[in-house]
Amino acid sequence: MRHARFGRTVLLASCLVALTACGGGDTTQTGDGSAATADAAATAAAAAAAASSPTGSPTGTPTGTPTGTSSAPASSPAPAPAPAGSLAPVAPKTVVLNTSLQSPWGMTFLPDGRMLVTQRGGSLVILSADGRSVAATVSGVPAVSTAGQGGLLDVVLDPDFAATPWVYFSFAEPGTGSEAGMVGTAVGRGRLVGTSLQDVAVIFRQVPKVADSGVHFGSRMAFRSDKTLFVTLGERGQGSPAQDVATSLGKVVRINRDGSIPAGNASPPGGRPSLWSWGHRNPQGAAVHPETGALWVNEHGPQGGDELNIVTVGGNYGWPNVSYGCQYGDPVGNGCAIGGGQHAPAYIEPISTWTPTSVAPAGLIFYTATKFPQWRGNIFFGALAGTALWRVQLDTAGRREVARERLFASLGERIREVQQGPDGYLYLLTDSGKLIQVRD
Ligand SMILES: [Ca+2]
Repeated sequence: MRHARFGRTVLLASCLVALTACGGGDTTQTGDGSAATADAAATAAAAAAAASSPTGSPTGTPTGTPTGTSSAPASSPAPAPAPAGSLAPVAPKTVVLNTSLQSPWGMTFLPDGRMLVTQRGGSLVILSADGRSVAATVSGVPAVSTAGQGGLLDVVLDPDFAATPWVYFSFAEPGTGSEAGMVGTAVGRGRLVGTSLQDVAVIFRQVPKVADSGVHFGSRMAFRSDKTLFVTLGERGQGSPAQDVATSLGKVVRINRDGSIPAGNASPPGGRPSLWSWGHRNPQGAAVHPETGALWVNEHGPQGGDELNIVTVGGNYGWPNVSYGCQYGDPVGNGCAIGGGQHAPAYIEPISTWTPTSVAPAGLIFYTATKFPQWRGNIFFGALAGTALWRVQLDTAGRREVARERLFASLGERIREVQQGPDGYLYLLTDSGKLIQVRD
């Protein structure tokens, strides 16, 4: 999937941003987060406890401590000097390919170059390879709850899609029976045959489903090199259950493609066997680093405190006990950081934070193509409230932030998803219904 190698990255000093105010966190979002219910296959296979952690692990120190003194990206103070290089600056252009989408949320490319796009209202569509038209609506998607930030959310292809054309989708699942009125994040899959999903089954359900909350579904998916699937799960606005390993609220889970539980998960005492990590708030971006194999996740803070994390097995990321952000209603600034802000040693420090103003991160990829050589190995993610595309340059070990750049703010778009196309360009989805190509 995203395993192409990349070389040394170069960032010109001019790329460092003087950021202007980015808006207010996830409070204005129309489409994130969700609830929880049954951990479908979780009871089977009480997974072995062997901790097969990814190669990357947090160093325990964020790249910077938020200062709260300005709206600049204060959490990356004094970035390490950019490596010297002679590559020309990147001068990307944006081309709007499509304006007809309805709250698009997730996207992936089919082997023939067409795009599968989820729309939050519950439809999965296939776009033509040029992105300019909706070629078909895929049948077979189960009913979704569209309350609040819920709906049909992320979509990824099976690592062996050419042989076994499974499509995996995450969604806000409405409860039935004793769970009527409740909603939880779930993952389903179906084989894509023509324009229909066949043999559709729900392979994972968050536990428990939650009533009266339309927020914090999490719900991004990323395949690991061993073909197990990571799924990020928000805490559904419930707070403390993010620390309760008996639930899958505020967690990252790792499952097999059929929903069974692989060996190597965290297996905390009394915990759910699907758990990989916990203490998350609303993780809305996830990608596996193409060289280190580590899982990287971004998540929404409350007022400030958005995080970029390397997520290791058994890791506790602190929510709701600590955050570099503040409780809603508190004056913004260092003084109100939840739990004092600092995570270590009790919890894992984020690699990077966004303070004092949340940008509301959405989607996450590592750029591995050659169209923009200066961007190879960089992280890209969208911002909702922060209406931009963020680029984060890592050190040569792929472990720490050395610089960040806010791109395309002039578009004024809430960017929900970013993917790298087979042509090496970036493709963005916006809440306003646009597909945008980033090209040279
Ligand atoms: Ca945290």
